Amino acid sequence: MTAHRTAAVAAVAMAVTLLPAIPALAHGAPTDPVSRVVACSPEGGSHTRTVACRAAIAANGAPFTAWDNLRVADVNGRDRQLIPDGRLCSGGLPAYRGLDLARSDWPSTRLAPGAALTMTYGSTIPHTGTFKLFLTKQGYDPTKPLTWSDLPTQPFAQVTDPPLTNGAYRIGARLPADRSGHHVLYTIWQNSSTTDTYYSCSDVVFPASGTSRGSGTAKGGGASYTPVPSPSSSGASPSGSPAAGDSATTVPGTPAAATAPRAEGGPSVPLLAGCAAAVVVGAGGVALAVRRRRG
Ligand SMILES: [Cu+2]
Repeated sequence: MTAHRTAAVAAVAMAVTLLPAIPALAHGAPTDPVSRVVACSPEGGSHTRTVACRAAIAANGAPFTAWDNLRVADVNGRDRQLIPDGRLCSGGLPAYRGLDLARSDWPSTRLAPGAALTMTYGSTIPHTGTFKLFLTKQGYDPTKPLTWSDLPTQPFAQVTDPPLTNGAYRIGARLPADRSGHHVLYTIWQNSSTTDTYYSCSDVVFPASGTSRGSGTAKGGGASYTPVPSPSSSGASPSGSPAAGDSATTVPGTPAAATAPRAEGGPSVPLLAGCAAAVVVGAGGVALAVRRRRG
């Protein structure tokens, strides 16, 4: 017991020492075509103030600060068994439930059917793994909850271990030629260097006649921005918003972050540990972290 306490105190002391050097615990999400979580995060620029994003944040009860942390452990390819219909965009995670709103005005990217696509998947901690890109079937209705049956069984692109350059993976693909209108580009990134699988929804629009491709906001407006009262639960949410786990600087007095640098920097502990530590921090702080360390 005393040994445990001593170890814990030492860990806390180390955390305080290392805090300024801790990078945000970050993993990834598509930035182009922009994913819902990125668009509606504090990094989302003008997207964040769109009607859709304001509704998503309100429904979520917390901002999407941890845009790169939408991941589920131990799925091992059983996406369709473990991620419930209607909750694909949140990965079934309550902390991201606002992303599951069924609406047609999410910030979206215009794409051309049959065109070459290079997805930019922002990431600051590299992981190995396989990206699978799915596009909703023709006939998808964005005003209905996204279900697995909206997606083809097979991805239209699958890339393993693409290089990480300038903070992003770049995933080359050829878009299906037979889509028009609103669709969801659903990206699954199953890590091989960790047990995590990441899920993302990027809203895309195929113009009926157009061939141009831009990355701006095709829908959603945002011209009439009305400030929304802050949910005020960021970082201090008792339900363990993952926002708390993303960045040490956003976590008020959280010695649990000690597990992060230790794991990341450990000689024989791979990145898996870094992500596991982030989960612990996000799930509620010190007590849980200490408990986890014992087990
Ligand atoms: Cu990660």
